[in-house]
Amino acid sequence: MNKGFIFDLDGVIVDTAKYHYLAWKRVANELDFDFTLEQNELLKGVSREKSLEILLDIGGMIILDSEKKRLASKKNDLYLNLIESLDYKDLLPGTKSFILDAKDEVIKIALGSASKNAAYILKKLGIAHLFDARIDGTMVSKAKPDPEVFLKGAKLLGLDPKNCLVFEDAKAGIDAAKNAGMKCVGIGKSNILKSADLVVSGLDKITVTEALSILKKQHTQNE
Ligand code: B16
Ligand code: MG
Repeated sequence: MNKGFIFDLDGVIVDTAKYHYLAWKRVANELDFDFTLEQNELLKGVSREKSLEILLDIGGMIILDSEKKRLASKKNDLYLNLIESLDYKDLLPGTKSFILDAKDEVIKIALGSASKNAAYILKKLGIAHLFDARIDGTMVSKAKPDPEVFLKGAKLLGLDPKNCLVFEDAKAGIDAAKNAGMKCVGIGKSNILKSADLVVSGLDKITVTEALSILKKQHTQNE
């Protein structure tokens, strides 16, 4: 079958957002301002560098580029410490069985994440071997909602973008999928992920057949 599923990492496969939050909060506190869980929503799906810009904006801080580098690296050290004990138990419900079911249908599997730590995290979760391709923050120059991450994913899978279905939890990620000409399943709340073709609360709430029907609908529309 000439079809592919491209999965975002944080918020779809594993909930690392809470660890990103704790690490950024420590950085904010070092700079003498607070950072709330609500404000953390702004950082979901956003690259490390852009996240720091948003954080500094929240704190009303203007700092030198060299200091930005130091803070981004400090945040990453804190984050890596927090995810040290991550393992297969941290996979979000339904993830592994959904991917295995898709592989049974000969659907190609890719990761499309903004994280530079994606390879390390997939390995810790014990599912790296299930992916035919991985595009992450070390391989893209333009952040979501730019379609680069998903277009590169389709290319690595050797598939036409219109035959790829993206699974995303962030609005910027859904916009990136749309900008790539791909259909998208939103993972989260439908009032936030309005532009997705279907929204479910997790991969345990959708079957591969249902996901494939979204791609089929597109083909019927194009005929
Ligand atoms: P890193 P995703 C994103 O992952 C996170 O949602 C976002 O909060 C984080 O800043 C970004 O990865 C970069 O992560 O610092 O590890 O490179 O949702 O695109 O899988
Ligand atoms: Mg995400």
